[in-house]
Amino acid sequence: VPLEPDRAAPDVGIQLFQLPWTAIADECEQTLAPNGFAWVLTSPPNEHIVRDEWWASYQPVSYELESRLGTRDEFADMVQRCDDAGVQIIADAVINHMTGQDDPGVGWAGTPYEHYDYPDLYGYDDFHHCGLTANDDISNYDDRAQVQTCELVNLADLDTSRQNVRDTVGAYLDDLLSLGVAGFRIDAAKHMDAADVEAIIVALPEGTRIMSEVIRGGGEPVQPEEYTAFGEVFEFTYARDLLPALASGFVNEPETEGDRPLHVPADKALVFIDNHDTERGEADLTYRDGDLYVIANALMLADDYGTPVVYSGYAFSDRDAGAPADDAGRVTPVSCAIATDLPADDYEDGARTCVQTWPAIAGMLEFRAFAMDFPRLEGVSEGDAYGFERAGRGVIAVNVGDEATSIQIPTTMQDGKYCDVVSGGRESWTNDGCRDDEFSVENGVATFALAPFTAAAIHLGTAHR
Ligand code: ARE
Ligand code: CA
Repeated sequence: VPLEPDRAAPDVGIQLFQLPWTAIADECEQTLAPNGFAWVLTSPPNEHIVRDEWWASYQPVSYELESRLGTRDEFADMVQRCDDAGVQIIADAVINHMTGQDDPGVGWAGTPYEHYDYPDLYGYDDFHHCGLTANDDISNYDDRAQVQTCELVNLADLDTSRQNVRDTVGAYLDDLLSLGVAGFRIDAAKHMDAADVEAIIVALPEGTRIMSEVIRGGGEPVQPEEYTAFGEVFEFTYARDLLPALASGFVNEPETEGDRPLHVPADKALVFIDNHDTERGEADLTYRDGDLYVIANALMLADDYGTPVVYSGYAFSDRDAGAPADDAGRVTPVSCAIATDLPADDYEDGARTCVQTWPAIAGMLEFRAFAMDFPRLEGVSEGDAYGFERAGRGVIAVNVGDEATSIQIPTTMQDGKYCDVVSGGRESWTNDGCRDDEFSVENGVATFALAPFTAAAIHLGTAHR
């Protein structure tokens, strides 16, 4: 009888970037729930400007739930179906600003707008006009007043100190909650005074999950710690510590005693290898890096710091290119349920990366389900190989070099043979033995022989004799 994991679905989320609601509903049922994801971060659901670039989503015109990703009914249906499958929805909430278009226009759902004038929502006085820079745009992140009251790339900056603005934003979030969402990513939270965000959040029902995007900037006055009183924050330091090192052939051993420097406390941290901004910017590893990207994700999912957010988007060569869409601009729903042989060596522009179906990712979620309540022990390095144990529950090992190597990691797991969940995926054990690689623990030592650029992980649930 195989051992049961401690948690069926550990707290691991996935960002499904620019994926339509109907497709997310399918994913919840067919890939996310079966692979053990607990929640999905969606792209913004509000009415936006009409443009082909993906970032049209970040330029609100109204709070109608109509967008190139789907209708209000489709959104509601997605939340319901995902919920039924045991997967929660976190909506990306763009509440710092409205669109940055200077010219009047009409939004996706037909709502007319002008810069600083959005009928029935906001007028000129509801926006900051900071007067601190020549064009009112943020130019200096070392100046708190600029960061929070000037415009982020010309986006009309809401004056969130005003009660009517807070109420209007709150009504939008309440509307999404009424459809069953579990919480929100707060886009550009850094650009709102933490007290303003908190005032909006405290008016929401208790238990609403809040995930603030506050990109940690060295020496900047506005720091992520200011936003932890009312929720979690995306901790950008995590990938910054891990990825450049991996890309140049070694693994950084993190601080495991007490708090990690320049990291928010573990229970406030959302960690990720990349997101839709960093895969177009600072991330040293993305879907393009195949094996090393898998290794990075495996290390994150094996770690005991923070709540991991896996990222799944689409291939691109043009930074601005939107996801493939029909003639009317509606983004094409694509299913990852039949994807095989992933990660691929090469993706055509627009192809979904389907990271949620990669056997290594699914296998590491299973590892996490067994290991999550057990501490990470000190890492072991041997040449280009590195690994660590989650006390008594599982061991991960990686080889970030271009030659085969082997590493021995002391463990309190019982002697025996174990199947590898990185190569074998979930349920890597079958009656005939391991689906893929197998490693043994002998005399309290796990030995991993590893091909170049590979990860391997064993846990109690993959033990066999
Ligand atoms: C687009 C055009 C602009 C145009 C604007 C208005 O690119 O040229 O002026 O439209 O018409 C996304 C895209 C932007 C896009 C915007 C609106 O990335 O290109 O602008 O949507 O359509 C800062 C913020 C952080 C923000 C990043 C991008 O602090 O909050 O910039 N991230 C979120 C989202 C983005 C989104 C927005 C916010 C806007 O994740 O996808 O923008 O809603 C240092 C600082 C960081 C700073 C970073 C980059 O690291 O520490 O704080 O991040 O530099 O400047
Ligand atoms: Ca602002």
